[in-house]
Amino acid sequence: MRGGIDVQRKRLYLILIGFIIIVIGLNVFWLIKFKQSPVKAGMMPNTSSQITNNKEKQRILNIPPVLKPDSTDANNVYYTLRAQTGMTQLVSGEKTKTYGYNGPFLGPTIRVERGQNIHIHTQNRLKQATSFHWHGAILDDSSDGGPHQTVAAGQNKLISFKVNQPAATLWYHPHAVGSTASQVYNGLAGFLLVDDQNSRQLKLPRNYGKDDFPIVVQDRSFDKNNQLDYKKIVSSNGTLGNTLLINGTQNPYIETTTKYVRLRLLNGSNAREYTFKLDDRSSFYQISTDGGFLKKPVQENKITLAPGERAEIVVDLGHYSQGSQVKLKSADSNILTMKVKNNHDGETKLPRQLTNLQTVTKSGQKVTQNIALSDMGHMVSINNRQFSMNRIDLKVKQNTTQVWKIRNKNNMMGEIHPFHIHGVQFRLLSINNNASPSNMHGWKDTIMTRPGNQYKILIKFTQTGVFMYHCHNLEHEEAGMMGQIRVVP
Ligand SMILES: [Cu+2]
Repeated sequence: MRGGIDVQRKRLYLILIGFIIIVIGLNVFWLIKFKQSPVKAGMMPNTSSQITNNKEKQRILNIPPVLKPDSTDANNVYYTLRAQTGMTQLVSGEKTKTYGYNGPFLGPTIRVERGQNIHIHTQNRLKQATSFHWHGAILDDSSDGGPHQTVAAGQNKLISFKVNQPAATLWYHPHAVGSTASQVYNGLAGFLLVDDQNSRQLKLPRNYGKDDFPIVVQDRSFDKNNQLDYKKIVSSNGTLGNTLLINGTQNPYIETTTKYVRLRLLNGSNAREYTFKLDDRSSFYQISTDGGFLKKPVQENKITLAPGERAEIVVDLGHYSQGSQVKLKSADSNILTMKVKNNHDGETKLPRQLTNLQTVTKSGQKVTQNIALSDMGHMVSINNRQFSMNRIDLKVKQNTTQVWKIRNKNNMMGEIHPFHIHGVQFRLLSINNNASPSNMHGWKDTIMTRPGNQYKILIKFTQTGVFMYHCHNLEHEEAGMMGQIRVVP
């Protein structure tokens, strides 16, 4: 009996020692290859390392202006969007060299209506190539702004598309191979809001900048001269900053005058995820996912968003006293302070139904495509392959129903991979074969996959051409965690 235990114990020790050797080996390999330690950044970078803003003095929230059309005729709307460099006061002291659209940092909010034909004169005034990608927009590949549609330094390009999807909070950012992560980090990102008949008649807060706020959350690090030095801070498993910027503002506040306040949350960070909650743990209502309204408002007291994901929430300030400060937080960090000046204007009741979204069920759906996400040994891949511009990885027929099983393969020390597909909105069928929570029942274009879990999604590609699917941890994307799908008529 005793001998049996010893043998078992010996075996366990051997397995343990073997495992330790493998881990050390991989780290040494990484150190030699990239001259940086993966351990330094943390094995689970998207959740570790502290950020806090609370000691900063409160500043009024910067609200990106709504982009004015150059002209309109009939159903056509013309805009100009210029990628440029600039100087921005992001932290106290010296200004920071930044990138922006039509200004020094971030971009204006582009507000379009379903049915409109949008024409955007894009201009690249950077010293490097960029592209203009419309994240979450359903459009054909020539307008998508992916890696095949770059605009060279100093060049212009006209992008046209018809808005043909329900009201939603989408966004835009660059997508050129090798520079997506650094250009986003330097400030290239903006909101693209879609309105439709339904969103215009729903009794929801919709006065932009008054009771309806775009909120992009980003973490950045500044060097001693207040500069963003992407090359210095980049970490191959996801770049994290130690300073939080909300629409480019540190520790921001808004003054509220209505009972309900709508926050359009966008995680625009390169790699960090956030779990948003109110500091008194009160609940709020989630009304949308990435691609549009949920069927009904879902009451919850926290929401987690991975890079690329959006959610609109409505906070009921009716039960706070005037003069109180209600804080939206992520962990211990302030995201937004709502100073209640008045709380009985605006809508008095939220709609019970938001849209007539069809219910999808997990039963009877056959998997048509397996997607395996892996970061084993710091080598990120999709289905064991790394991105190549010259290779089409998948092919599907337009308008056919697809079920993808997306598996985050790594159990131990794995990372979160926000999986994003271009040119399409999909629905989540199940997580580990269980029904998904009701706040995830809406349209999605990015799904956070956690280590060891599998996600089934239902997709119908309605547009033809070559589209990207990739991890929205931008450093993973740059390291090759991306593939191409051709949709054929
Ligand atoms: Cu990833």
